[in-house]
Amino acid sequence: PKEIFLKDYKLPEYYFDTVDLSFSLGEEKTIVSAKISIVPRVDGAASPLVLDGVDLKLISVKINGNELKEGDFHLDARHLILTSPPSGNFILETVTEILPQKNTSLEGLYKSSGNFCTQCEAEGFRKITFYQDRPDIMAKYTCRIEADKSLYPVLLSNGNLIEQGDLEGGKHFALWEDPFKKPCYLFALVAGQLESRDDTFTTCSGRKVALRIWTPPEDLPKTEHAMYSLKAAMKWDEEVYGREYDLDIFNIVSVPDFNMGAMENKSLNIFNSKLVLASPETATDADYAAILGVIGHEYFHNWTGNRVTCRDWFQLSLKEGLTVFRDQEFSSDLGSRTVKRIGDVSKLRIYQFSQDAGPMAHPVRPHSYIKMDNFYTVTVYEKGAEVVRMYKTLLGSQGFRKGTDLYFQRHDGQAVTCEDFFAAMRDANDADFANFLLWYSQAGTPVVKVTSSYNAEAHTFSLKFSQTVPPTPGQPIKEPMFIPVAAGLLDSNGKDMPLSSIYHDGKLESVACGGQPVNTTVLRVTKAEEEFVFTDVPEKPIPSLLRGYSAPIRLHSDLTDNDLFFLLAHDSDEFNRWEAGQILARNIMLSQVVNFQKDNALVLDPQFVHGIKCILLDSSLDKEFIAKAITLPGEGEIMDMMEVADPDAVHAVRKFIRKQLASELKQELINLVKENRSTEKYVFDHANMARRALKNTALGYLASLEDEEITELVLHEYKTATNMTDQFSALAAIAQKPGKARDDALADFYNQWQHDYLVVNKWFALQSSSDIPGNVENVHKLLSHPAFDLKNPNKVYSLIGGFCASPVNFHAKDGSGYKFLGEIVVQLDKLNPQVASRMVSAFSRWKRYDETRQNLAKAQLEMIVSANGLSENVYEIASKSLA
Ligand code: B3K
Ligand code: ZN
Repeated sequence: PKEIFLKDYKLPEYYFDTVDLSFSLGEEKTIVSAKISIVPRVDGAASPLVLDGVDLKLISVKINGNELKEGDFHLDARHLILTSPPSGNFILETVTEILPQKNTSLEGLYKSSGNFCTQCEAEGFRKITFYQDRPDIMAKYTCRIEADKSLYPVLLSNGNLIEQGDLEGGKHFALWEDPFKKPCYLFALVAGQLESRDDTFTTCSGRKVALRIWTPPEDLPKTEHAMYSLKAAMKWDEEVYGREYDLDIFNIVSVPDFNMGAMENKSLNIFNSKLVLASPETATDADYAAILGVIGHEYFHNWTGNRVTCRDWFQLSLKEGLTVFRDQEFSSDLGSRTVKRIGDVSKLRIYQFSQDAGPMAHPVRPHSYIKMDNFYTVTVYEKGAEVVRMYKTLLGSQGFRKGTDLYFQRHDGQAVTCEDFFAAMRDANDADFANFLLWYSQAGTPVVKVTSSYNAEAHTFSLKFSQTVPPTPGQPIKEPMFIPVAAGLLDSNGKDMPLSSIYHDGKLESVACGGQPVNTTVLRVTKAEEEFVFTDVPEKPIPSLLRGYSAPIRLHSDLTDNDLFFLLAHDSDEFNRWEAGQILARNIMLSQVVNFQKDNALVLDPQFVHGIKCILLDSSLDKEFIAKAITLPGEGEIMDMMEVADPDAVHAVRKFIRKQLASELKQELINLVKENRSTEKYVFDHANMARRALKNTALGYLASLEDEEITELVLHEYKTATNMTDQFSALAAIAQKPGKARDDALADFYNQWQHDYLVVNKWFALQSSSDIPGNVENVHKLLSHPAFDLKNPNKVYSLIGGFCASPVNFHAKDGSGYKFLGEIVVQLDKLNPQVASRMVSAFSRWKRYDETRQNLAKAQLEMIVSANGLSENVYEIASKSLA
């Protein structure tokens, strides 16, 4: 397999101006005709034109109307090369045959539940027709679709519908025209039996936009929330970024077979059905929130991604980091900012930090790839979003907005790079960003240590920072990064001290804002070692550092447990209250892991129980914040902090602490369950979601107890639930322990919901991710359950992905979990390399475990790498993991 490097980027030799596509969709084969008007980049230079094409059968090729003969072009398994095209502009016409019905990779044109649909990002367009499949080729498209009218009554593509009509033989056609230039990865086509929920949105300039959400007829009632989310997103982008929608129609199509969440094709977004369809009975609060976020995300791409796109795939974070940041802020504005931030930071820490510390670590802008699809990662997306967030932290809301305005003004209609975004931020604000660009090129999570000291005579308080960035593959030595640390100081009453000036770099700097002291200031840490001294500090403060998680780093401070308990109780920065509790919990868990490994009895610090109790009973707090604050850090997070990860010890300790908390706070938890039951009909708003979150978190704790009364309570909650959030939480609570109650409840749930594949997927995931001993057997059995299908990505993510998410069973010391995954990956790779490659990633951190586990996991990776006909996708992940 060939590795592609950022440093090798070259401008294309030819640009494409207009592209007219014509599809004749058939039951056996589909014929694609493409007419492209081509302009050489340098006039008169007739270098070869290299077109990408994979799994295509070339029927004919013409230049300026003349059919080319063999010898005029060269065809190999991945390209069509026109050896000597005319100098000057010319028209290329190709006719190609493809087999969408046989396409199980779900990339290019394929069928999902009887309907045709496409997925072109990153490099799927080359499976549709011969093309320069790269994002810096931006052209205007028309698309004519012809198909059987009864089988495919709905025919959709990008842009506006300009003509449609009936044809002979029961066929019909539609002609679509997209007035905006776009890269081919944003091309889309859908044909099938679909119905739409219709609505309209009037833009800020008064244009009326038709909104349509398309699904198979039976799913239509479940699109109300998606439509609400779309309209909210359109409005938010106008208000917050001044971005108006640019066409008169916006379509969303829901399909059940989709590799990822969704795709932002110009004016024709295609969604995995799990991120569109929701009803109170079948979707949880988490599903509702995910739909809001992803509908927003794909819509926001219209400006950040589509109008301004990426020059090459290395720049992916230019659109994804920025758009994730935008969707995070959108969800914050519509819900609770702190709770949203906690969720996003947790995700970053659990998945991205782990990637950054393993064999697949790569910068936000990778330097190389074998298969681009492997780089749609938490680093490019989530760490990329943190990088964008840092601009905003440094510039403030208004400065950031000036930056995005300039970015759109400069680059509308262009394919650009991360430096262009950086330059717009800098130039719009005349800002000094020091070495900020290192965030794009250096991989690894910076580790920052901070020590503090108070000088009672001088009334000064000093913070000394030191930073290192750990080595990552291909980057042994790192430079210090530019880290914005938002900081405040708490007085002995827990109130913020007013901050007005700081000694830094031998100078006294004012941190006041408009002459007024501030509660939080952003320290710009740029060196390996650096000191900041706050002046006029009347008493010894407790520092609150990295407020709102102002940089994606690991921070080690010299705060004592008492300081942390104080911050947990008082910090005005709610994120840091949660953070203080998490640091305490991590310390406790790590110390108990040592006890477990030494066969000592496990104990739980009463002060911690007390701290949790105070949070539980604090009625001034947001209920979802309470739910988050009483949730212990995940097992992965704790394993990440160990020299040698020990899944059994971490699992046992986490279970012990949960049970201990449940038993000591039993009455309080029971009260919370009873006080927060759902009495009215389901409403998706923050207050109601928060109430359900608290109730269900409490229920989960209680269910860890061996207690008749509690078993009754949990069953009662299951039976009386009126929405999926409550029903599924109760089911999960019951399913914590093996036995008849569990078996009965799981069977009952399946009986009730077997007609709804999205709910059945939850049922798969709940069982596969279970920590009950020897679960690999059950998962094996579920593979042959009639509702399971290896060809459907959602089912694979639920059953196989779910299993890998359970550390005790996946990392079972007898190697049964590894063997299970190894076999599946090889099988899956033949059907769908992208999904197989996601699954194989579960092995990538095998070196973190003990020798026995290492050998077992390594053996599976070696088996995979040597499998016949392995895809580049899986090869890249597996071989890099072994390296
Ligand atoms: N841009 C798509 C992801 C495409 C993944 C290709 N393997 C969805 C998104 O991030 O909005
Ligand atoms: Zn995206």
